[in-house]
Amino acid sequence: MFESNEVRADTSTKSVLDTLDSVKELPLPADFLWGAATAAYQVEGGAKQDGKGPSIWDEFSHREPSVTSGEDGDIACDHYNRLAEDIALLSSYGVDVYRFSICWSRLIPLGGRHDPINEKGIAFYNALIDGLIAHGIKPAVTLYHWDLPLELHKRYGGPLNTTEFQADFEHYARLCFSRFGDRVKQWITFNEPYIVALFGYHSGILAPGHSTKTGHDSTTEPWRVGHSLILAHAAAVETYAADFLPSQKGSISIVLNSDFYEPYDATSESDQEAAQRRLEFYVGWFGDPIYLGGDYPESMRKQLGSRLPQFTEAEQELLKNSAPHNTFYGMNHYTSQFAKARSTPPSDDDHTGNVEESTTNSEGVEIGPLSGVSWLRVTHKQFRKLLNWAWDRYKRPIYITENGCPCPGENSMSLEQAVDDQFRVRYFGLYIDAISQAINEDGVKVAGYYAWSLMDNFEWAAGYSIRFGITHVNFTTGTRTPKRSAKYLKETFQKRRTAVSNGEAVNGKL
Ligand code: PNW
Repeated sequence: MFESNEVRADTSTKSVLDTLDSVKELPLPADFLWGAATAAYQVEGGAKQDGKGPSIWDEFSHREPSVTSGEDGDIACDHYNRLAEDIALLSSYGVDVYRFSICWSRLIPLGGRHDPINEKGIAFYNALIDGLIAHGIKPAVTLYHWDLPLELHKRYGGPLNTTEFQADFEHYARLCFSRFGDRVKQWITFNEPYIVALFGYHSGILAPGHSTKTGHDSTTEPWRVGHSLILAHAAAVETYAADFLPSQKGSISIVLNSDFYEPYDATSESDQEAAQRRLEFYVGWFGDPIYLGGDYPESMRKQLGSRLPQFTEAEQELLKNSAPHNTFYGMNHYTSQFAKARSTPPSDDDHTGNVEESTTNSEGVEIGPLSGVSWLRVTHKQFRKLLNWAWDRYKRPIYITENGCPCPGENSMSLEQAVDDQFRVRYFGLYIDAISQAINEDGVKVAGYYAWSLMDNFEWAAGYSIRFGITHVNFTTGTRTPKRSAKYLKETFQKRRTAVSNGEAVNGKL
């Protein structure tokens, strides 16, 4: 994941499409929200503009020799300087919502609670928020999409120091609520704490690149980082609930990503347990303490023992008090896998629940057709199962805060071919059908869907070669060209939502 693992098209688009199911265009509730998403470091550029401080990504993407693709986000989509154009683009797509993230070190260049505030950074996000609202688009704001202020990493190791990190994040969150909360009604504290902890502090594929290879202890660091993110989240939620919710009346939560896991051998009890355990190590790690106001899953305590931090009594109180204020479940979802129970005891380095992951099952059947990146297969049926799993466990209305894919061979195509993204159209269509089924047939509450991504952008360690956009970006000229999928999303939501309000198949539980 996130490495340069592009899948090139070895067959024609038509024959690839033939391997995918067909879309039924199933109905959605009339008030279902749709939108598009981005993250600051992936689109903004303006790395040194107007007083922005460096983040760990500015440092990580510039290491010599390169530890990523050799590319960086210095300019990216130059969104920082193309604000009006990008707001107009969103408006032309007819989105209800735009999900973006705030770059912490643009607002507080050094990051800490005693450090100066950069009013120019505040002005940029004010212009974005006001521009969206002027076009009738609701802002959904992520406070942390992986770009920790570099200074906080240097000062105390960022989330490796729970007390300091929690206090600095709470201060930064308070600043955002007080400056933007009159207009922002959906807040997300952290994007994908799982990825932050494991890719930043275990495999080292993402910033700050800690792993055993770089001399760090990956048997303990991810669990400490996860612990800090949970508590920093809870502190921000408590602050919002106490000081802002009464007047601003918005909602706040976190975004958890996950694959769904099917048992490798459907008839094997140990593989069935392995699939469930894998989900607990993925989602329950954060979801249980945050939404249930409790502790980590029992399966994690059992395997990790004292390497999994304990919540003190005061911290348990904080989690319990903040749990009811986590008003929705933010889900990023792309793909699924099979889970096979390992027969040997787990290594100290294991973070899977002692599960072997696979894209084929015991009968050699693949979980789904491959997209344009090696880790992502089209698995819409498993998406429906994950929606049910999250709803059954946490009982919070779900927003799909990210979903999307690159088309096979997309980066090697001409502009004309790339914008005719029929593979992505099919993927979206099938995944939105799965949402409809979860709502109408299973009684799951799903309230919104934000496509990843508004535009092709900096795909972290994979650089610019993996394209997830519904808008094509020419990274030399900055030119944006809408893809077929942007038109499809606009039309399909118009059609599907009308279907419900006309009284056809109305069974939405929202
Ligand atoms: C997300 N997986 O990460 C990120 O939030 C985005 O910034 C990123 O560009 C996008 O996905 C596409 O990669 C992922 O488990 C997290 O398969 C997890 C997975 C995939 C992507």
